Amino acid sequence: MLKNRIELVQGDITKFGVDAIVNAANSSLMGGGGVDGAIHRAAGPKLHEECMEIIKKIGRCPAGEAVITCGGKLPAKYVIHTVGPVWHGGHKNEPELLENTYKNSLELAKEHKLQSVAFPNISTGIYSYPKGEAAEVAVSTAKNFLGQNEIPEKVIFVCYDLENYSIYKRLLNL
Ligand code: AR6
Repeated sequence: MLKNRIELVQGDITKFGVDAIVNAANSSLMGGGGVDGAIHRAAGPKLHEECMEIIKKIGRCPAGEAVITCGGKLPAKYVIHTVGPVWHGGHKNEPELLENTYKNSLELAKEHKLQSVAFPNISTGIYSYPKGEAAEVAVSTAKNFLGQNEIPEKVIFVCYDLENYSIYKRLLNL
């Protein structure tokens, strides 16, 4: 059943021993603040090295796209780095770009046969996407993808702040 394939947790995503955690990165993939900084600090230099290799090949990672690296010293096996949209008021394709971050991350998980994927609340920190609207995009995109695909088996929404956690709780009827 679809419902058992989506979990909600409040916590620090760097602590999760899942197949992949998703990073809310920026186009340079060179680390930053928020969850990106926490992931790079916890994973160590191997993550940065792999990100540099990717950037050498592709130049930059545009908003909506996703790439995959090892998990370095994290308990997670892999990190999927995706770049959310900066919120400019909602008229610059932000919903579509945010949907693409979830879709492309899940596609990568499927390609690599990863069964469990944990997402932070992409774009809702430094990039200022309104939390309620971002959560609606995240939940509907995950539900659609899981409805059409058997892999990944499980999506875990990891909310760091209580406000996001409460929004997801209501949206997921938990
Ligand atoms: N575990 C889970 N979620 C977290 C953690 C954590 N350890 N730390 C923060 N969050 P943000 P963005 C939540 O700002 O808005 C970086 O500098 C946080 O509460 O990390 O996509 C990048 O390099 C919020 O709900 O990412 C980019 O430049 C969510 O993660 C830019 O920030 C996302 O907040 C990306 O901005």
